[in-house]
Amino acid sequence: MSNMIIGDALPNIPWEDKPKGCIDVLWRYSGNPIIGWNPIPKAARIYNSAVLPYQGKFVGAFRADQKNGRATLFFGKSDDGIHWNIGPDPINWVDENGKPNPISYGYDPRFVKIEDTFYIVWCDDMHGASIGLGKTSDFKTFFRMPNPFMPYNRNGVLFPRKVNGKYMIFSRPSDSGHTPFGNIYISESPDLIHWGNHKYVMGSGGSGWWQGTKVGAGPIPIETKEGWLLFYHGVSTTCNGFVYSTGAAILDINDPSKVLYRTRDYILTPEKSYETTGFVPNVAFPCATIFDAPTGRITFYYGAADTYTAMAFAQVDELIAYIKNNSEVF
Ligand code: BMA
Repeated sequence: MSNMIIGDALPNIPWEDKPKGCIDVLWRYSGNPIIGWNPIPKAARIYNSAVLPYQGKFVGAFRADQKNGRATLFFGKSDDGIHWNIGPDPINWVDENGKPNPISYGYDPRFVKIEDTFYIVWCDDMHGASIGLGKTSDFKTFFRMPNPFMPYNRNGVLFPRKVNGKYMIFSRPSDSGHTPFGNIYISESPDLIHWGNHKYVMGSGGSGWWQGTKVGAGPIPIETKEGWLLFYHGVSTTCNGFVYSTGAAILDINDPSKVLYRTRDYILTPEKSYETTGFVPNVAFPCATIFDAPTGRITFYYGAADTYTAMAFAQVDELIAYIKNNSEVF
């Protein structure tokens, strides 16, 4: 048992115990990848996607590269969180009057339930990459909301509850291309429309090189007794391009702009063939977690090589102890 996570029970969380002899705090699912090439007729690759528990089963917002190469968002369902029934068509976004309001492209969704509404945040086209926001209550009608920020910005991640009475979002201001820089910022809103009080949270750099180029928030942060647990991606630049790894941080529960601890080393980096080989090699891009609070089990979903969806697991007490004992805040 664990009393570290402040949240719900999920007794049917997809789970696999850590293999004997494994020294990692985040260990991969032996059945990876869970989504492979050409998973549905209208998509070549589904990755960097987000899942949530729902009424004893699971729902997901999926980044899908269509067969013209353009990224968009699909909705999917699963009985077990591993085998997914996605599509068949992209999410049909509407405006507040129910009129079609399609997106031009969409990628890297995060999915969160706040009170009784489900929100999707993604990278949207607003005459340049910016953050898109939409909501649904029934997974049938998906409403687009105003873009929280102007271009260029990516990696929008909402908090699962208000903090000090305000909605909170992470973002990563960027440029119009494959941004060679990037730090995580936090902003707040009374209504999910007007955003302000922007603050710097954390940036690239440190003694290691794995996060030397840029960092971006990953899954929705998890509320724990030690603070907000944030998985994030860190990027290094090699002569063959970017390498995307995963790190983790603990942020102050009442002021999440304050970083208390942050992993000096990555906790997951591209090693397996489905991470090192694919449409974009050497990418492990975290977008979602689900957890079972009573046992402290965390199941982690990440995109691999911009081609596959993969899973990994962590035990929260072990992970938090690791972050605290192997921290470098800069
Ligand atoms: C980022 C995003 C991600 C992608 C990554 C690696 O800029 O586009 O969707 O996984 O690059 O290509």
